[in-house]
Amino acid sequence: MSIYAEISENLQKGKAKVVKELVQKAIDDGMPASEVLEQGLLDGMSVVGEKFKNNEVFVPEVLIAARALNAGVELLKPLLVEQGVKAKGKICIGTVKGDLHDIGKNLVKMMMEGRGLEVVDLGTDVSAEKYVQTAIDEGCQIICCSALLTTTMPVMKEVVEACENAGIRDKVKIMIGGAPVTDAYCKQIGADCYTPDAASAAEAAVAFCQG
Ligand code: B1M
Repeated sequence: MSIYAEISENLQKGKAKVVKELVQKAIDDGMPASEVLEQGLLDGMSVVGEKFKNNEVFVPEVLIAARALNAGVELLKPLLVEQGVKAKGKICIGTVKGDLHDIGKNLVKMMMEGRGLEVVDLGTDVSAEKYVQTAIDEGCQIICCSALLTTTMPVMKEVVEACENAGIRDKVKIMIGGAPVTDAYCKQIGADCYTPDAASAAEAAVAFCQG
């Protein structure tokens, strides 16, 4: 089995220590950092993401795999910067104002990072103004809003309006999600994209950044 396959398999099992050792071995053997990332770590994370989407693995497994991914990425980061490997795009993400649920938001963030996107995490209780200011300051192509409460969903509409008022609506895509959110709600408030789970959110974000 190739070292990339070994990294991928151990990441899927959430074995952070083994993943770290294998990534270090690959670096020491002179493997290109971008290949270790793409064919080892991201390959493993995309398998986990697909299984999560199909209800074959659940939140704890995803969190443990993500920890293994982070352990490997930490070792590769300096080399990737040296090699000039760029993230495929930059997004900001947060749970909307009044809402403290962050487990789903964190999963979306991890999946997006796993697909090579640079993610600015605004945390929870994020106002419309904060999303917009961050998108302007950080040059984000996408604003991602998560909401778990029916009472906080309207903040997503405020984000759309705040982007319009700031004159950046044609420059940023607005993605929304969270258990009570629907595609119909997305269309109703004029956001760009609703996805039901973290893996499809990452897929959609990559597509936006490439398109
Ligand atoms: Co809360 N809570 N909670 N809670 N809580 C819910 C959401 C609730 C449905 C429970 C219930 O009554 N059945 C209910 C909301 C009812 C409603 O609005 N209709 C509720 C309530 C009422 C409350 C409080 C008001 C309770 C109270 O204090 N009286 C309070 C509110 C606090 C606040 O936010 N201001 C509260 C508090 C909490 C805890 C702090 C205890 C805890 C949160 C811990 C934390 O997040 N750090 C909590 C939890 C854990 C839940 C439940 C049990 C689980 C939520 C969760 O993490 N699911 C939840 C009941 C339930 O959903 N069964 C509930 C797992 C997570 C992976 O799923 O976040 O949906 P989810 O994310 C998914 C997708 O939705 C999607 O990807 C993820 C993975 O595939 N996704 C996106 C998420 N964001 C996305 C963004 C995207 C795309 C996809 O694009 C940008």
